[in-house]
Amino acid sequence: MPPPLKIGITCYPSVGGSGILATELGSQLAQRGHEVHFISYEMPFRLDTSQANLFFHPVNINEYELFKYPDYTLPLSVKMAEISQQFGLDILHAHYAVPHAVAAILARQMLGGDRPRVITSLHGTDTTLLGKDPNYQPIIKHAIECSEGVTAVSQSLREQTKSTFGIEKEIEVIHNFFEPREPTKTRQQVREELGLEDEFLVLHMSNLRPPKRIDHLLKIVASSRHRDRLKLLILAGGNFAPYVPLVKELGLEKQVIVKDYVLDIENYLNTSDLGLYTSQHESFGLSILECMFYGHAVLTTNAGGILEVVVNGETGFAYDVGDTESFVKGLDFLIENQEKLREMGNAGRKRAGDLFNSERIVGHYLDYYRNILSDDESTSS
Ligand code: GMT
Repeated sequence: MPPPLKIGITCYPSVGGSGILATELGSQLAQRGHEVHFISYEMPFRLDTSQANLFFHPVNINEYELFKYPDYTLPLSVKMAEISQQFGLDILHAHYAVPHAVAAILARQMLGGDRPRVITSLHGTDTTLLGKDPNYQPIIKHAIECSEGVTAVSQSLREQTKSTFGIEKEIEVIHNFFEPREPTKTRQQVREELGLEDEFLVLHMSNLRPPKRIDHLLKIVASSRHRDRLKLLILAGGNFAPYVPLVKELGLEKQVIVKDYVLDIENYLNTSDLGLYTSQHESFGLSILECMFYGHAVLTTNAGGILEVVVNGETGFAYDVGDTESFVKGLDFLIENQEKLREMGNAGRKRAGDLFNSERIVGHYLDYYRNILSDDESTSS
């Protein structure tokens, strides 16, 4: 049995797939006996520090008159170096190249040795958004090249990263995983709380940022011939207010239910009938996977890495971004064909459980960590 590892994890603590994934990864590693230290400006959403082997170290940010903009990267780097030294970390696992991997590389340089090794996980926007910005592109490329290990959450993101930055660096694809939790309320209870009777419940969970195309989502619901017996439940990790005028314009006030920053997503996942996703960019689509784990068919765009998660025609239907007409046909078809809806939901649950379970993916991360550390030993001896 190899000895347990000491791992530092830095992620965005806000609601979002990468933070949720990093938090669950840390929790799973701690359950397996590894020592996990989260380093961030805030306690990650969903992190439970009462768990054994799991610690949180806040980064303190002071505001100085001299700085027009507060700086986070340098105090983060100092904290990473301090925690690495104090606890003898083997690995700093940065979720996102900027600013996290950049800070981790600086921390290692400050410490002067070759530990901790830096592993950078790419989740999407480092490549798809910031990678196109000349103010960030070179530093992201530098962070990727200086990390001992780099992972991407999909094949699609790996290819896009290689072409965006023109790099040869090996990138390990490690798909996301999800650990479904038992609902604490019955379907009936949740439906009553939501004020539902026998409506068909369509679920969307996201941070509502522009690439999610909430405008498309609303137009699809508005164009369904079943709109009067439909409800769209949005579990929002962002501000819905900018979309309220469109809801009114489309006359969807009675159809749309928004709940903010929900922690017990399992209760809503268990109660819904279908997942709906209209993203323009999506490197993986963790919330699509969450729907699949709860046995729901998903209607989605075919953007980015989504087709590594969803199988078009088997676990749901995938359409081109903005093809609202096809989405509406798919939605109406599944509302009218409950047997097909169930069949697709079951196929999705099976695929999610077979390919994206925590055992498999956390095991992959652990093998990868050990590989990176063994490279380290072979080069230093
Ligand atoms: O866009 C989001 O939903 C948030 C973003 C994040 O950083 O949390 O999500 C990215 O990482 C997730 C976890 O790996 C992926 O499932 C999402 O597809 C990815 N988002 C984009 O690529 C736009």
